Amino acid sequence: SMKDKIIQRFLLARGEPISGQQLADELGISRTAIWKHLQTLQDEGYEFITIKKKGYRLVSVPDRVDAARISSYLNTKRFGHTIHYFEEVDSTQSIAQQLARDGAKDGTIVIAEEQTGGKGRMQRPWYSAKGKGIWMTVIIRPNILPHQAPQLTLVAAVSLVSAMKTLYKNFIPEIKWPNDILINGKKCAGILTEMLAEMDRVDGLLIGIGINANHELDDFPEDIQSIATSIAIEEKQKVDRAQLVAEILKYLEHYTDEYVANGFAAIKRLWVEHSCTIGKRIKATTIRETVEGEAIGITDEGVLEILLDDGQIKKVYSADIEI
Ligand code: BT5
Repeated sequence: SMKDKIIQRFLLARGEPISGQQLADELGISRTAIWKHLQTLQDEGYEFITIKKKGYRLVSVPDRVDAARISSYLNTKRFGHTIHYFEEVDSTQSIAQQLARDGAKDGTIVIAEEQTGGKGRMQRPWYSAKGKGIWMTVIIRPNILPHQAPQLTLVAAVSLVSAMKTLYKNFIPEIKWPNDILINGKKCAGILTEMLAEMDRVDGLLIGIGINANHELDDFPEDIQSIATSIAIEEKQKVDRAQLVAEILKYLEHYTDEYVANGFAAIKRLWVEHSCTIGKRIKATTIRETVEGEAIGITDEGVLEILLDDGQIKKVYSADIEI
């Protein structure tokens, strides 16, 4: 919309003033129309000041992860080029599922300020406090076989830690197989990969990404306060969520393309480098059983290998891990 274009223009100006006349010329509308749009934007929480002879300067933006804010940081070929933004949803996964069925393009994202029914694996809840985190689903359409889908969780995990390491310097994020990102042993992000598939063909994957960004400890429900953390808590500074979203999309596009071209082996080195699972004694609970042993590695398919006490090597495709 025109409003988005105006805000986009101000965000790209990075705090420099823009004259009303210049904006009107660039966008092909009248100065009065520009002024009216600025009024509406003020009502939405954007703040402008007028500088004599120079025009308007954007001095503060509402803390939101909408399309205008994300796009102002975006540097990708496909991912994030279509953004569906919501104030509140049940779960971004269900909206993405419908969009994927209706033919949404590779790299389309669904993102919300708040989820009232955010979900983890196996119907567990995912707490998604309003305005505090990144609650997003990326629809991807890679040319892969259904049995490869879980590997995309590992590709997403590598993308998340790479983005965090680029932007933040006060902590080191680690991957706990298969879908957790931990900081100092506490969970700061989770990934949920769901698949739309026919017998032998993947129609699309829904990469659900939940990241605790600006939470204080008491923004978490009591039952997870001892196991959860946020980037702001660990970095000791507030996070620009839109910037983090753009950074994640950059890595996710890059590593997904690399994975599709060269297989998981290409991503495995990075995964192992950031893993806190390998080399540890763990307890793995699958749907069928619980096994204990040393996590000795992952295969080129992303399957976890556990050395049991009797010397046998057990391959685990999906499980909950205790370290
Ligand atoms: C996950 O499941 O970690 C996957 C989380 C995926 C969330 C994203 S948000 C966008 C998209 N839309 C959705 O509806 N979901 C995806 P799992 O490994 O099953 O972990 C779930 C467990 O983590 C819960 O049982 C809690 O113990 C814990 N938990 C819940 N909310 C949390 C939070 N905000 N931070 C840390 N831990 C949490």
